[in-house]
Amino acid sequence: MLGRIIKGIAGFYYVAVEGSGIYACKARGIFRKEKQKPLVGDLVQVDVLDEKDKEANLKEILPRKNELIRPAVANVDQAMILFSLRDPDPDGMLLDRFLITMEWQKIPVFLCFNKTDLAQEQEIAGWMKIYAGCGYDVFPICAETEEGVDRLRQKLHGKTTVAAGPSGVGKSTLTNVLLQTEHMETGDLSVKLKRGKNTTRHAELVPLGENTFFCDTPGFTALDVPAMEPEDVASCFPEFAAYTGQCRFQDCSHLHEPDCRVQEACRDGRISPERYAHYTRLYEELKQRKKNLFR
Ligand SMILES: Nc1nc2c(ncn2[C@@H]2O[C@H](COP(=O)(O)OP(=O)(O)OP(=O)(O)O)[C@@H](O)[C@H]2O)c(=O)[nH]1
Ligand SMILES: [Mg+2]
Ligand SMILES: [Zn+2]
Repeated sequence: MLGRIIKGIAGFYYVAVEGSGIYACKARGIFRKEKQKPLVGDLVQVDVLDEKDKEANLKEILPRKNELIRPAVANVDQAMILFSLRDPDPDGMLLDRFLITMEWQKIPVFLCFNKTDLAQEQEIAGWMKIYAGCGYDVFPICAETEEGVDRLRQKLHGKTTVAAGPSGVGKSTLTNVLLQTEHMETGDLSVKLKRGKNTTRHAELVPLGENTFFCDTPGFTALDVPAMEPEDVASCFPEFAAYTGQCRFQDCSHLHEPDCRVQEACRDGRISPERYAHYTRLYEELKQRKKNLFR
């Protein structure tokens, strides 16, 4: 039977088979030997061991369309970067790290800002301006009141979407809203801040209707961008695309060179100064990382 891994916990993978239900499968030895680790989102062949107790064996992992490292999921169509406008406050640098990680992996990505109930219109407009200005789809929502969720639903329709973002921003709350049930455990922020721990510990794929899946993941608060050359960073900023190749120097780093179209665009407001600052920071960070590697 063909199914899809919806979660993996404590040596078991849970495989959803259309029309039959969810089967628990022990992680078998063969996958370890082949160094192939099953991932949430994998399409798999299973042999049923016990229909009553819903136990099965993983037989084969079908070839993947793609595989993300963080969060570790396979076969996604798009990524939704979710931040909250308050509690926790959005950190633009961290947001760009998430975006760049997806851009580098060539995963279509869009943005969602949650907890509009806690923020001023002006602030929301500020984030919209920066990121819609880069060409990203941006969805301001309030998971609590479900404001904006219908528009988001349309974006999710017919696709497998992985949600990624810091802890406490409301990924699991939104998952529950989308499912219209209290399926995922959500965190009490006052408790969470004290413990400093994630509420969600494992990625879980939930079905939202025909061909539509949503993957809730554990949040993380720090993120190293993938190993890439400093020169590759610019290609992860879609709003630079119109200018690259137009600078005086073909190998322009857009940092200090004269006649740089990217720096010009930043000076006259066509590129956001925040985004440009994050670009230079990532460029330097990757340069430093490379230096440390060869020391
Ligand atoms: N005011 C307000 N609070 C919200 C909203 N959405 C979620 N919350 C609260 O934010 C807290 C954290 O929500 P979670 O859904 O657990 O956050 P998470 O992103 O799943 O966090 P991790 O699982 O730790 O990664 C909970 O107390 C929610 O009730 C919202 O739209 N407005
Ligand atoms: Mg969660
Ligand atoms: Zn340049």
